[in-house]
Amino acid sequence: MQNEISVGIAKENNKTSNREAREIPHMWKRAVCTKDCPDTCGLLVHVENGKITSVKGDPDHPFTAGFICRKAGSFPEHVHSSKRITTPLKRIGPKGTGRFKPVSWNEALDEVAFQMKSISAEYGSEAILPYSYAGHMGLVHRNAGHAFFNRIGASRLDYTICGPAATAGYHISLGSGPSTEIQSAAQSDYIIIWGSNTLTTNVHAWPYFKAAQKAGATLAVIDPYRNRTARQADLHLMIKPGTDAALALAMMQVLIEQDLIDHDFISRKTIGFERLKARAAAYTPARAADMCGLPEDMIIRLALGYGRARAPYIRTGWGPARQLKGAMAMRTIALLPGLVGAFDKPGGGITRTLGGALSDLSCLIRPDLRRPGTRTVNMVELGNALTRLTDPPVKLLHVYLSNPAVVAPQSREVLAGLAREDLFVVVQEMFRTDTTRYADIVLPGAGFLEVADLYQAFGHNYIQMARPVIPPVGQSRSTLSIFQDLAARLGFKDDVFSLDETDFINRLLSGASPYLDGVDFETLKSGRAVRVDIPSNPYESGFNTPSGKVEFYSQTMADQGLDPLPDGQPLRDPDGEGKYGLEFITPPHHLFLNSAFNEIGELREKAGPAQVMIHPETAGKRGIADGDPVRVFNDRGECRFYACVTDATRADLLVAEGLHWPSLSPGGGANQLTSQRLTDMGETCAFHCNRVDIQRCDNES
Ligand SMILES: Nc1nc2c(c(=O)[nH]1)N[C@H]1C(S)=C(S)[C@@H](COP(=O)(O)OP(=O)(O)OC[C@H]3O[C@@H](n4cnc5c(=O)[nH]c(N)nc54)[C@H](O)[C@@H]3O)O[C@H]1N2
Ligand SMILES: Nc1nc2c(c(=O)[nH]1)N[C@H]1C(S)=C(S)[C@@H](COP(=O)(O)OP(=O)(O)OC[C@H]3O[C@@H](n4cnc5c(=O)[nH]c(N)nc54)[C@H](O)[C@@H]3O)O[C@H]1N2
Ligand SMILES: [Mo]
Repeated sequence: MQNEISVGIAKENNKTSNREAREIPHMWKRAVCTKDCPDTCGLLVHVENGKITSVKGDPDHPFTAGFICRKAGSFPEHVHSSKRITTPLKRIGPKGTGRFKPVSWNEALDEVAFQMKSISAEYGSEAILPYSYAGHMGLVHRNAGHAFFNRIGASRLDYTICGPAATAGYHISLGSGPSTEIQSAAQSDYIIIWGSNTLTTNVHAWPYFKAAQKAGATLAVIDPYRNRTARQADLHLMIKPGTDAALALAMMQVLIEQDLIDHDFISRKTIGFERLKARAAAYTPARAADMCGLPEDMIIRLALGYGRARAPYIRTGWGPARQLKGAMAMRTIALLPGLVGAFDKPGGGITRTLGGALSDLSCLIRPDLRRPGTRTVNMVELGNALTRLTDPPVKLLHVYLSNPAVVAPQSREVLAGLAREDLFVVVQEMFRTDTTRYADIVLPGAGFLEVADLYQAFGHNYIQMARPVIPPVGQSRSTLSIFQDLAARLGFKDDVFSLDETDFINRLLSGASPYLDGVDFETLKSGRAVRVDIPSNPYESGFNTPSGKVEFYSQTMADQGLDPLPDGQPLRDPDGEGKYGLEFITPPHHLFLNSAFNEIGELREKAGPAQVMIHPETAGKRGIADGDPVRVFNDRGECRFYACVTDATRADLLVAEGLHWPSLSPGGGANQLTSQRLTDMGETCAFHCNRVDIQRCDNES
């Protein structure tokens, strides 16, 4: 496969022939950013003497168009960092202290295989729990462990840490499948960015929104704090977290009362309008103003602007769904375009996720290898699983492509679980993270620029294939090869355990999908981005709901005993209600990607120590000044920050951007304060639903 894909690369190479004349092995290679971000950028990577020296955006990528974020600019350091783990490691000190000795691959894998066999024999194979997420977004390597853990009969992991609540809510209202392509928003005259910090988390969408704004469109942002994106808005609604459904219902009330709705669209393509109208009537702007902590006139202005627009468009992030009633929030927001007929207006619509053409992953996951009745563990509840689960207890945790000591909620439970002396912990990682500290065996993982893979994005409709830019650093190995070596040690003979990346890529491309016409290995081998056959406005052909229409009323929800109509009543953190007076959210940091990039010295330095934003009024009442060390606490734990006193947040809200590693940012990570409670649908983490309080504290104490 490598030679085939390198055709495009050889051309790039020719361009640099003046350097080659000096006999320095030197070239630009095409690659794909694999980080868990909607943009999945096309990259050009400069390699000199086998080392990556620079990374820039690929100008030929139709969506990411040649620019990259600060994080991607640090990839040379990321790959060649002195903090890279280059050999397998075995624990020599007490758990949690991170003391290891290097061992050979054979010794490390033999030990893991031995533990898997003996734990299965003694406790049953469900005592093994895999824990992985999105460190590497390539389809092959991200999914390379599933067949192995299915075959061994391990407990199954429910992948709920991020999107399922948002997805579930949308599906009820609009059905499954892709949403409005972001590029079309450049034609919109009214854009609502609803709970997405686009300039930080989806920056390649920004040029389209900005183009619309320059052409006269209004840009409204609905977000509890003035993030980078809100600073660019014409209208910013600093909504109280968890109250989005109430705001959307109030907008509906105004739209209906002012007759700004599309009667024709409603009669042809929606169901349940009369019942929705009755429900929305209760949400007057005055009532919503009170519930959402917003000025009434702002709610009316938003509704009128949206209702009168030629092409109303909404970009939702995941923020509103990281609430106990997050799915309901998303369901309700997703109904607005149906009311104004936005789906039939060029430039209008709503964007959730895109891509997804490669949806049949069965060749990798091999669901047929699962043992019927195997238990499932929700990844949000890792803390509970490690400390409370019995019959059997978890005795072996195998972590890959994730950093649960930092990213999973309710860290106190997670860390207590990881620290159990009777838990065998395997971690596949590139760096010494807060999770590897608890490992019995660390297996060095090759990074994305060191392996071949197939990539689809969740922020655009292009796919790309990439080959290794350099060989794996040190002794590191790809996720696929590690699981294949383990499978061999356990005596698994199924063909899935001997296929290579090319085999899997070919199988994925020939999987069932309505969107892959004309896309095959040949078209992808130059490494360039290829558009899949997803329509720019997929709603033109209808909605993938049971009725085929926008469902203001959902029989599916009624059948499950749930409220079939949108409901604006928020659900607050029940552990803190009446006890702790402030809300606390932990949205993404501009310079980190979840917990990744903490290892890059330059980015860490620029990010500075962990900060919490506090409103001047709230700070004043507690005697907190800008820059003061503070402790934020609730029943679940406590966490140290430096106060950033600013009116960019609400008086009832503290905001801590990003996931700092507690080991590098003393005081504990933000997930000390979050909860393992699950959302209303989708069983996702309500990361942004926390009650806390804050005190000034001594730096030392
Ligand atoms: N730089 C950077 N980029 C990233 C990431 C990162 O960590 N750093 N993470 C990546 C990942 S994994 C994902 S899933 C995406 C997430 O991308 P986003 O959807 O942008 O991130 P969220 O954490 O969901 O938060 C989005 C916004 O929702 C706001 N918010 C919180 N609660 C509420 C609420 O109740 N209502 C409303 N209206 N807004 C609310 C937050 O303040 C935040 O500004 O970004 C990806 N891109
Ligand atoms: N409080 C709070 N917590 C959150 C969130 C929040 O908004 N607030 N966001 C949540 C969200 S949206 C998500 S998606 C999750 C993300 O959770 P994770 O997917 O666990 O996020 P990362 O921090 O990116 O951790 C990925 C790890 O994989 C490693 N890695 C990357 N590439 C490779 C590779 O090729 N090989 C190997 N072996 N390892 C690799 C990285 O070094 C990194 O340590 O976090 C969630 N946690
Ligand atoms: Mo995520």
